Amino acid sequence: MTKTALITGVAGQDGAYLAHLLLQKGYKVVGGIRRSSNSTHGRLAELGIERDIQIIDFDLSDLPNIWRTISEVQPDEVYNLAAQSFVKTSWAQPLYTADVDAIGVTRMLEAIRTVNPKARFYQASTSEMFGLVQEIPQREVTPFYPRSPYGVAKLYGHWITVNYRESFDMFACSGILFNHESPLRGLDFVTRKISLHLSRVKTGEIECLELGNLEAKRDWGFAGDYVEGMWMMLQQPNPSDYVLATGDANSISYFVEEVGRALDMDIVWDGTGLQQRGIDRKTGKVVVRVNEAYYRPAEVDLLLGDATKAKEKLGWTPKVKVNELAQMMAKADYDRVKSGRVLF
Ligand code: NAP
Ligand code: F7E
Repeated sequence: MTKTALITGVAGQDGAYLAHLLLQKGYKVVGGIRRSSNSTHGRLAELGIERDIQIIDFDLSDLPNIWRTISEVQPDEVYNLAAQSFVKTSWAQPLYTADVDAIGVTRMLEAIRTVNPKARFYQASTSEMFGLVQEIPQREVTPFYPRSPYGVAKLYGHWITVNYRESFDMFACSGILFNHESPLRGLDFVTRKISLHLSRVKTGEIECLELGNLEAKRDWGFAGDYVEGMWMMLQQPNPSDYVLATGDANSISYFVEEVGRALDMDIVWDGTGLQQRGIDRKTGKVVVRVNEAYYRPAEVDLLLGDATKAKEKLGWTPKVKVNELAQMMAKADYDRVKSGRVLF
């Protein structure tokens, strides 16, 4: 029998890739999108699946809306991907971030528990919960120490998922996912900012890319690999929590160099801190500068995940390496910039 999946946040990066995967697997996919005055279907259109999924009005801050959705859709699987997902904005909007990323998860769980308790639930947890890391690499049992209102809110979402599983015997899983990127990544996030703006530098549209802390290190993977792990978690005989990560951490400056390489630039560095500059050795031009405006009140210096449990229990392995990811993103953005296509 055809399974029905509900994806909240389907217009986001992961939502689009997950919808694509589930359609390939023969699911009926219902996607929740919050209302906007602009078109929000760009990523779904990019993957050619805009017309293959049923779109519904959905907002994590609205309990009756969630309740009706669960009741009407009667999903077999629910993937809760919707969130205020940009860490820096969480300092500007801490209460909104808490309402959506923390309490919103309880709204989802309450609606499922009451209306459709057999539905399997996936919560989009995050490596940001490790924040000021207490162990290297980070595993499912590593103590948490979030460093932003986003990380704190997501930690609540994580524990309420565990709690509903233990309290009400629900099939609820929390995926602790490390950074995953793609050509569909939002423009605010550093990898996409780098691939888009270095492409613009390359075509002469702008002179320079401005970034914040170049020293932070992240464990970057490809979003297409990570949505497969989300699905695998909900196919197991028992619910559990899993880290998904590549096990390889690199600095922001490394990602700049790799994107530069893919665009036929040779970026080298001079200066330190706010004075640091990236220079394209091939042209002698300064193509990267540091701007304090992009620094954060509290930084997460290093994230490095250990996905052994996911490898052993789910058979999940990430396929795309960080340099391949940088190449993929650079190519996609360079082609978009050259052809003047709409960005999302
Ligand atoms: P994303 O591109 O920002 O997508 C999030 C989606 O949630 C967007 O479509 C957004 O709508 C929607 N949304 C925001 N507030 C909402 C609300 N109140 N009600 C309903 N929908 C709302 O993020 P992503 O990278 O795909 O990440 C998916 C999930 O995984 C998020 O929960 C994120 O926090 C988590 N996560 C991501 C990563 C990562 O590296 N990508 C790692 C760990 C965890 P708009 O399009 O209108 O903004
Ligand atoms: O920052 C540094 C910044 O915004 C990465 C979200 O998907 O992954 C993401 O959160 C690093 C930070 O991602 C700029 O200070 C330097 O150290 O790309 P980001 P994030 O904060 O790691 C986690 C796992 C999630 O769960 C989140 O939802 O890059 N950085 N210069 C910069 N970051 C940005 N955005 N812009 C800069 O100019």
